[in-house]
Amino acid sequence: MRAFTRLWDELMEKRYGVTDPKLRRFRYGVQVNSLGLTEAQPENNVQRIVIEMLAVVLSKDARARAVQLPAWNEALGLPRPWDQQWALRIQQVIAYETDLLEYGDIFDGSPVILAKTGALVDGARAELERVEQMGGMIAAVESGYVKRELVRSHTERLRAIERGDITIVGVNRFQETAESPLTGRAEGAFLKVDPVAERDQIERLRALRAKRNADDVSAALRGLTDAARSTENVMPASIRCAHAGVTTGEWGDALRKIFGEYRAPTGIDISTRVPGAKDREALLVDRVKATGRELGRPLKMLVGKPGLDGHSNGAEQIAVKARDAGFEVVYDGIRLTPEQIATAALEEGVHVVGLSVLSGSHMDLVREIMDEMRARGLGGTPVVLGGIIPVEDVAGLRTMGVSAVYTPKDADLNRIIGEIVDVVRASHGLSSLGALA
Ligand code: B12
Repeated sequence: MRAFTRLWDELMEKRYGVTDPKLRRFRYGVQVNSLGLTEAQPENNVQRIVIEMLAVVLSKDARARAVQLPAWNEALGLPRPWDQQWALRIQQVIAYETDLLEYGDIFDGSPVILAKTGALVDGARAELERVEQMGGMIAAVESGYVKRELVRSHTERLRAIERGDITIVGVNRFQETAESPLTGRAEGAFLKVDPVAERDQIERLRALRAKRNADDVSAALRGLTDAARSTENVMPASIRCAHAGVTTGEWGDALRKIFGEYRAPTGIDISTRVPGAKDREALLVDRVKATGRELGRPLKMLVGKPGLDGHSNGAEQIAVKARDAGFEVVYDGIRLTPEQIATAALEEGVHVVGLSVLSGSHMDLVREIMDEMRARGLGGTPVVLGGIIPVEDVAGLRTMGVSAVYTPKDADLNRIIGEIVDVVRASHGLSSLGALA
């Protein structure tokens, strides 16, 4: 954050000519890195949260205006009030039981911090230049560069964890654990969303639709469509829609009909495979190839992200790993409907469908996808699922026909892909190749 505010200050002054240093201050809040919080031994997340928070608490020059802390059970599901209270108390202990907020910047004058900050600023500057050479950020996004680099950086981190170059306590080292009193409870250690909430919302929507004036709604939607077709500002027409009781879904559909739907680059066209390397991945490549030969064509997997959640990291990492292992991979990005996924599975003739759901709506989505697949004669195509899936839902998913379920604690992607090869083999009556050494 020190590097970030330094860079911001420099850009404001040099590029935008803001001379008053006070006006160049960037005001921002910080949430610590939730991506690093683990499902395995989740109590360790508290240490991780505190350490990351200290970075901005100790560094006054970083000028964080607010900190927001996730809870110990971040990778398990939504936090309950008690979990949120614990996260809040962490801040309060730091603020009121320590004197850390009473000093200026205690990193000031440290040559180590200065060098680290300098290196980060230089790296960021080089990246900014690269983006500018591409024609700016919009061009860099549209060309797929930005997404590809995000995926690549995440892939490199996961490979380093897999190789053991990065230690994650409880995940790739020190996995042994006594039984946890926090997670051992039958009702689960996170917030369960009451299904009544969904029914209530649907009811409210029905009531709204019943009481609004249908003529006003169609006139407002026509106004929106006309504005969108012309160069007119769509805001007044949108406000008219809101007053008439047009729902966000109807509003979005109207705009989609005119502008179409943006499918962002997926960024999975990268590889970290080292040709010729004699590692576990090489073993996996052999298994994928051999199974493809036995089945008469290369193994093909559809990675599908149904529903509305935008958590794409898991799907991307599975897609990259599967491709590095020799699978042909079909992945079209986030927010597909069950129907689109089943249709793609049919058209692409895949051996297996891999779904990724982190929204909590896995039961409904899987049920719908299974129905859609059966309706297309794909009842025999195996389905595996990954994401934030509470352990108590696994049996139900198995009953629906899901062959395997993976969650964040399954950090060994080679093992996951190896098991998927076995799932494909089993669906064709071939024997298992066993655990990957
Ligand atoms: C990063 C993250 C985000 C990023 C997502 C960026 C991106 N492009 O993916 C951002 C900041 C955008 C985000 C936003 C939100 N998030 Co979020 N997010 C996370 C976080 C911290 C990590 C997820 C992740 O990327 N993990 C890394 C990948 C590699 O792991 P993974 O997906 O779990 O995949 C592994 C396995 O699950 C499995 N797997 C996954 N998919 C598949 C598919 C196949 C085929 C296979 C075989 C295996 C497999 O293999 C992987 C290997 O380990 C989690 C908490 C956590 N630590 O898990 C919350 C979390 C998922 N988010 C959550 C929420 C609530 C949200 C928001 C709704 C918050 C809000 N109120 O706005 C928004 C929703 C945004 C949206 N439009 O959908 C909740 C979901 C709760 C639930 N399901 O009940 C979580 C659990 C946090 C929490 N405890 O509240 N989030």
